[in-house]
Amino acid sequence: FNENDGQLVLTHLLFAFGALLLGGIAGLLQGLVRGGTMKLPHGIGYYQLLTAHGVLMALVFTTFFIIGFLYSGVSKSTGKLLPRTLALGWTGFLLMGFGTLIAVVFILLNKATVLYTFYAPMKASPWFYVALALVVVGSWLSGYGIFYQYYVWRKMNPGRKSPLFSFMSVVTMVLWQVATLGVAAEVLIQLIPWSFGWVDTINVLLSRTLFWYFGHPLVYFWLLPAYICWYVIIPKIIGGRIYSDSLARLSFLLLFIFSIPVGFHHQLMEPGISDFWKFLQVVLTLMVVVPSLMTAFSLFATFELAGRTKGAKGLFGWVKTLPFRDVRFFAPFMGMVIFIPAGAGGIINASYQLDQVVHNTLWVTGHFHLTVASSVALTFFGIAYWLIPAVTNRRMTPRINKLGLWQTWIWIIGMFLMSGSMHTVGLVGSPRRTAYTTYGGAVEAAGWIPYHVAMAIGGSILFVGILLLMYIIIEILRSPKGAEIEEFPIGEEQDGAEEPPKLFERWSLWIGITVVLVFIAYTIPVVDIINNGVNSPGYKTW
Ligand code: HAS
Repeated sequence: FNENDGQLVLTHLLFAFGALLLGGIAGLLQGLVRGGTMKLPHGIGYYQLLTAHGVLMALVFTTFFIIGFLYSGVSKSTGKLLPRTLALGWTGFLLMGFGTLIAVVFILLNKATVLYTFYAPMKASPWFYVALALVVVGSWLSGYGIFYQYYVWRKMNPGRKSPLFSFMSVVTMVLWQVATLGVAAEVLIQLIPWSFGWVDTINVLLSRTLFWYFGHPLVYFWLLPAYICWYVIIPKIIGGRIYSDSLARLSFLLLFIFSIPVGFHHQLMEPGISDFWKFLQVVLTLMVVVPSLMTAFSLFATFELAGRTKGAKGLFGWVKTLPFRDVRFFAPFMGMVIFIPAGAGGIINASYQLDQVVHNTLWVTGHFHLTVASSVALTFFGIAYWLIPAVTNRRMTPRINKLGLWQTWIWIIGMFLMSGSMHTVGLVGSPRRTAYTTYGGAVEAAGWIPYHVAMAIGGSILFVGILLLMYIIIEILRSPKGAEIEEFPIGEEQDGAEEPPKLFERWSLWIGITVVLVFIAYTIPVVDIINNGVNSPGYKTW
C-alpha cells in the first residue's frame, strides 16, 4: 500500500478509534449514572455524558472511520491517490479534527449538553455550533478529494466502468454532500445567529425538519461503507465472486435517491406537519427498504455460489463452507445477521401507527444500537483488523485473528443483553433519554428495573469489548513490519457478467431525480412551517 496514502488512512482510523474509546467511557458512565448505581463528582451529569457518548460514537467515530476507509479503497482501486486528492484529504481531516476538539471541549465544560441531535430550543454555546460547522466543511473537502480522484480516473479511462469500490465511495460522498446541506442550513441560518444572540427566537419545527432532512441519510452514510465491505470485500475473503456488479451499483443508487426525502419518519409524532406529507415520506421510507432487500438477496447468492464451487450440496450445505474462523469474515457476517432483526425493527418504526407505540421509548435506542452500533460497528471492526495491517505494511497474525473473534463474541453478547432489553422495555413504555428516576414510585416503572439492570450489564460487557479492541489495535501497531504484507481484499465479478448500463454513472440524472424527490417531499410542508411556525426563545443548557 502506498505509504503516503497509508498515512492518511491510518490517521483517520486512529482518530476514529480514539473517539470510540472516549465515547465508550462516556457511554459506560452514563449507563451507571442513569441506573442510579453511581453519582459523579463536580456535577457531571447524565445528559452531559449522553451528549459526549452520542457525539463521539455516532458522529465522530463513524465519520472519521468512513472517510479513512473510503480513501483506502479509492487509493487501492484507482492506483494511488493524486497529490490534489491527498491535499484535500489532509485539509479535510485537519478541519474536522479541529472542529471535533472544540466540540468535545465544550461538551466537557458542560456548555453543550444538547445531545447528539442538538434539538432546539435547547441552546448550547455558539462555539459548539461553530465547531460542528467546521466538521461539516472539513468533510466536504474530504468528499471533493474522492470526487477529484474518480473524475481523473474516468478521464484517463474513457468508456471503462469505474472500479466498484470507487463508484460506491462516490455515491456515499454525494449522499453526504446532499444530506449535510440540511444540517449546514440549520446550523448557519438558525442555530449560530440564535445562540450568539443576534436573533431572539428560533423556529423549532424548522430546525428539527432541517436536522432530520440530514439525520436520516446520515444513517445511510453509516450503512453504505458497511455495504461496500459486504459487496466488495467479503466475496474475496470467502474465496467467491461478486454476485452482480450491476445489482450492487443499482442498490447504491436507489439508496441514494430514496434516503433523503424521508426525514419526516423521525417526526411522525410531531404536530405542525400534516398527515399527507408524513404519509408520503413513509411511502418513500418503505421504498428505501428495497435496496437493502436487494443487498440481502445478493449476499445470499454470493455465499451460495461460493459454497457450491467448493462442492457444497443440499439447500443449505454452503453455510458450512463459510470461513467462520476468519475474523475478517466473521465480524461483518455477524453484522449482517444482526441487520435482519435490526431492519425489521426499522420497518416497524416507519409504520406510522406502530411508531406511536415505540416513539421516544427505549425501543428506538435499541433499534439504533442494533443497526449502527452492531451491524455497522462490527463490520468496521472486521475491516480494521486487516486494513490497519494493510496500510502499515504489516501482517494480521493468527493471534490478532483469534483476539478479534473474541472481541466479536463479546460485542454480540453485550449487545444482545443491552439492545434486547432496550427493545423489550421500550415496548412496555420505558422512555428514552431520561435521567435516573423512580417515577414517583409508580408500579409500572418498577417493572422496568430488571431490564435497566440487564442494559447496564450489557453496556459493561460492551465496554470490555472496546478495551479489547484497543488492545488489538495496539498489538497490530506493535507487530514488526514484515516481508509478508496483509492483502487488501477486493472481490471480482462472476465470469461472463454483463457490463452495468452507462446510465449508472450519469450523475446529473441521479442527483436530478433526488432533487426532484426532495422538492416534492419537502417544499409545501417547509413553506408551511416557515409561515406558520411558532418561534421559541429557547433555553440555555449551561
Ligand atoms: Fe432507523 C430511528 C426506520 C435502518 C439508525 N434509526 C433511527 C435512529 C437511528 C437509526 C440512529 O421510520 C434514532 C434517531 C434518534 O436518535 O432519534 N431505520 C428505519 C428503516 C430502516 C432503518 C425503515 N436505522 C437504519 C440503519 C441505521 C439506523 C441502517 C444506522 C446505520 N429508524 C427508522 C425510523 C426511526 C428510526 C422510522 C424513527 C423512530 C422514532 O420514532 O423516533 C431500513 O433501512 C432497514 C432496512 C433493512 C433491512 C434488512 C436487510 C438485511 C440485510 C442482511 C442480510 C443478511 C445476510 C446474512 C445475507 C430490510 C441486508 C444472513 C446469513 C445467514 C446464514 C442467516
